[in-house]
Amino acid sequence: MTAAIQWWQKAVVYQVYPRSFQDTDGDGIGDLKGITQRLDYIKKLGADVIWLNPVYASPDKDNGYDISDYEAINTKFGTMADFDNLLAQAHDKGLKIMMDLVVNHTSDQHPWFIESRQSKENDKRDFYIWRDPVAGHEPNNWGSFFSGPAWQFDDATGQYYLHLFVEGQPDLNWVNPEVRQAVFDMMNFWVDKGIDGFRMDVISLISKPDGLPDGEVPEGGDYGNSNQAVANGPHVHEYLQEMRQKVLNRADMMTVGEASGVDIENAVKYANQDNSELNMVFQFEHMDLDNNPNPALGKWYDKKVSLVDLKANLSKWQNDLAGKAWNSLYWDNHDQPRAVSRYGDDRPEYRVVSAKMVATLLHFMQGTPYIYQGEEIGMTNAYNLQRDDFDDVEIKNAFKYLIDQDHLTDEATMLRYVHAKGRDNARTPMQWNDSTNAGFTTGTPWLKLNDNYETINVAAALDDPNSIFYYYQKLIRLRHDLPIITTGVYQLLDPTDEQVYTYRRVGENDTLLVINNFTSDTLTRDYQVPETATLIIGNYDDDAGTTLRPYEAKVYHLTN
Ligand code: TEU
Repeated sequence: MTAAIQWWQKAVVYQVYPRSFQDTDGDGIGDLKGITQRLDYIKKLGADVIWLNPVYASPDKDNGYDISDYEAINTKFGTMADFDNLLAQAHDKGLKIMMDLVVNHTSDQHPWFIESRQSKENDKRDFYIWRDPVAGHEPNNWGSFFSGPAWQFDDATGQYYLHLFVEGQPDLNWVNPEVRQAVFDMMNFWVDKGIDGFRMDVISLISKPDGLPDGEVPEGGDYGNSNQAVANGPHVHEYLQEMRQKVLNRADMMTVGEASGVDIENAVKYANQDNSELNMVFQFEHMDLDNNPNPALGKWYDKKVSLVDLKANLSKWQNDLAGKAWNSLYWDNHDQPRAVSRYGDDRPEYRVVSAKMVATLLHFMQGTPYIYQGEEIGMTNAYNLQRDDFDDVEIKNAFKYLIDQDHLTDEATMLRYVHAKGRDNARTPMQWNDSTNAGFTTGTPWLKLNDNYETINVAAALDDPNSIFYYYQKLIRLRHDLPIITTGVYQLLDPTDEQVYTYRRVGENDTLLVINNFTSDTLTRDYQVPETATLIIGNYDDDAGTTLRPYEAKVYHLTN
């Protein structure tokens, strides 16, 4: 890599889902004061940046991703004074705050949309995407990400509006320069407050293709694939360059674009090291490798990813962005199941060791790692939640669409898929201790807790020197201390090995060798580790040489 190293290239991000982190007022919903109270915990872990999921005023049709006022705090979470206090205290402790920016769509309760839907002549009409019916139907075949059509008919004016997500999330019309200016002004409000970055929600979808052509209908599906049709649209790079100039260049910001449907070619533009657009993107390809083979069922499935496929994909991103653009590294977030359940093994005898292995695999790659709250204590999927317990609109719609409309007749199978992939697996309250409601709230939690909180919780992790928490702490410390983790050249060693994932990071003077047994079997592999190599981290107490124990992970540091 030739460009000078930027602070965000060495940083580790901790993602906080405010609704589920820490409640302080007993309403069962996490709040900003709760996050402020827990800053020392995040500091102890060693993370540099906190990404906050949306905390803005919202009717919560999609848990805050439907914003009705970008410059106000959701009263469930507190006040603007609470926010200012959180930001100040975080800065005092040397922590940075990255805000979620949701500008592909607003809430249907945003004043812009309330006006827009009033009449075709309204000043704000063109802030959204309105179209006449075509032969009495939707203007095109696009499906919503959350089931059903992406168009909603509005009686008042006899037109449809576009919503790639739920009806309460109308898409903004980025072609309109007034929309762009209004978004940039709002962003500057937050930049002026001193925030340190933006995580940009589905930013790859803001530029719709000219003429809004139909999407390809997956076999057995009812709607066209709007993600494919819309992602990386004709003007997206232009809009982001404009944003960079009018907003992002005003401060030393960290930016990550959530880029559904992004490929390497576009990622190199979004996250180019020439600083023209964003710092990095969240790509989704590795999240889709364990999708259902029946495309009509999309992500709903419960089979584990093949290690060979996973290696091929992660290695492609490591190799193809190297020296050109910057990777983000993540296994999970508020939209994905728990990392240890999906990639490791959450059975009691393997949970700790496999969570550490999964972490090792990711944290020695090139890019900026993201840790989702609870990942650092090995929180698992929430198998105790039943159909009536779910809150997530994606899960609820999927049940309705797939079961009630007979695309999948067996409810037990769907429940299994939700237990493997549903978003609520990640959204159950943070498990702080073994007391009532895991110390999350004194009230009734907005979403049922995972019933394993009496054994899996922060207090227990902090008491145990061998805990997953301290392992993550060490991973973060190593990244801060060893430049090769940031700069080394990635080399995959074993593309066809179905059980072990081994790679090197090669620098001018030193090399890292990262070995991960992805199975519960004891295996033998000889990577010809020289005697001079130092074992810098591992998830067993000792080194068994060429024997790899269940889910063993170990990393050697060698001088060249
Ligand atoms: O997610 C965008 C996105 O691509 C999701 O639809 C994702 O594919 C899905 O959640 C996986 O199950 C972002 C936010 O992260 C998500 O929470 C929001 O619901 C969505 O945008 C709409 O704003």
